[in-house]
Amino acid sequence: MRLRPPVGESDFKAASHSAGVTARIGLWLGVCFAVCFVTGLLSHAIQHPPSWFWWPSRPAQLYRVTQGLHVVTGIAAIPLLIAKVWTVYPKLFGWPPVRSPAHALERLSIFVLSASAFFQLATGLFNVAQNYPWNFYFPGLHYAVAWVAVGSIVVHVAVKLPVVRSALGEKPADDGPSGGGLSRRGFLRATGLATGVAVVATAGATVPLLRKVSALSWQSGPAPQKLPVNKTAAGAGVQLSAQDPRWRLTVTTGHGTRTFTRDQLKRLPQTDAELPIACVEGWSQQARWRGVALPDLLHAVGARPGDEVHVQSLQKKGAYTLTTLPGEHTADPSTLLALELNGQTLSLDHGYPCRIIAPNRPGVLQTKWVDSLEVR
Ligand SMILES: Nc1nc2c(c(=O)[nH]1)N[C@H]1C(S)=C(S)[C@@H](COP(=O)(O)O)O[C@H]1N2
Ligand SMILES: [Mo]
Repeated sequence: MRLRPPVGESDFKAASHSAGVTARIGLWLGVCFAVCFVTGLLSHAIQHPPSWFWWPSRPAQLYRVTQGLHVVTGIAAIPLLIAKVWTVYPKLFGWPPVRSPAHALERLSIFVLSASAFFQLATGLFNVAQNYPWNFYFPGLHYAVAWVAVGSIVVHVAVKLPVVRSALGEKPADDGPSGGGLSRRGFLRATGLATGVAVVATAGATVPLLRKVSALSWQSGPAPQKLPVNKTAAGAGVQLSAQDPRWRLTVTTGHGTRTFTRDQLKRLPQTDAELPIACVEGWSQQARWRGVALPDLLHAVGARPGDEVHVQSLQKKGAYTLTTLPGEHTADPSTLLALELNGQTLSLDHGYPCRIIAPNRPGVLQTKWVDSLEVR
């Protein structure tokens, strides 16, 4: 006698479970994951550059676009992944659960795929919504699991290619198998609509045209000087040191150390630049900055534009207190040690007494409350 479960795969007759629907949603999901993966790798490489990596300082808005795509495709993937799981969950009731070693492997790879994909989307979403609840391990883990997710997607697509081919060949006719509910086309439309709503509701954080319609365009709270703040002076523990009248900028080069008061920095040639803060969390916003261009500052201390510069913040603890400005950026006249923002003295939360603002860089590298520069 053979045991059979009370519900089997063939009991799910809704059109949304057809192979054509699964394949189409899978295709959209694959495109989103591919764009999300490539833009994520890029962002990771900019923040942790391997020796072969080179990233230009122009176009100034490029990182803003690639990171915007990263977050938008990640958000679009959430409704798509839910829809994908919906279309295939009857397979969980397939009998027998394991038909062969190959089948067991396939099921295992799908489990790894689903788990890693959900993990990536969930951690990414929390990050966007809450500004680093896990400050330290998040980026490393998100990066590592991305490889697991993409690896298992590649295996999954390779295994399913014959099925996908034939399923995409048929038209999603409105007369799906009987079983009630939405037609195939209706289910695809509903999925597309949910995806569009998710994107429009959040993309305003980075797409200026959508700012007014995006209900959920998360950013880090109040916006002094018309720019959101990520990490306040109080949060960074620099309220006292940043306002200390004894503050001096220390610049170290191969042949000695120079210090500058804020007034002395103001007396150096001043440069204006329109540059965005493009946060890795996906929000971005353009602002007007004024301060000392890095090439001018380097000339003033007898160093060469194009030399690498280490930037140390007054902030003592945290992941972004020491950053490196590569030569491409120290040679770019738009890279500033900024003293003013949108026509006013830089506010304490935006990095007073001075901060780095450079073109085509992630927000995490735009170091605030600069204490010292070391020319390498
Ligand atoms: N010292 C220091 N600089 C920092 C940070 C920080 O936590 N500490 N956060 C960075 C991040 S993640 C972003 S997005 C930008 C935000 O700049 P804003 O607060 O002026 O908009 O500052 C960057 N500079
Ligand atoms: Mo950020």
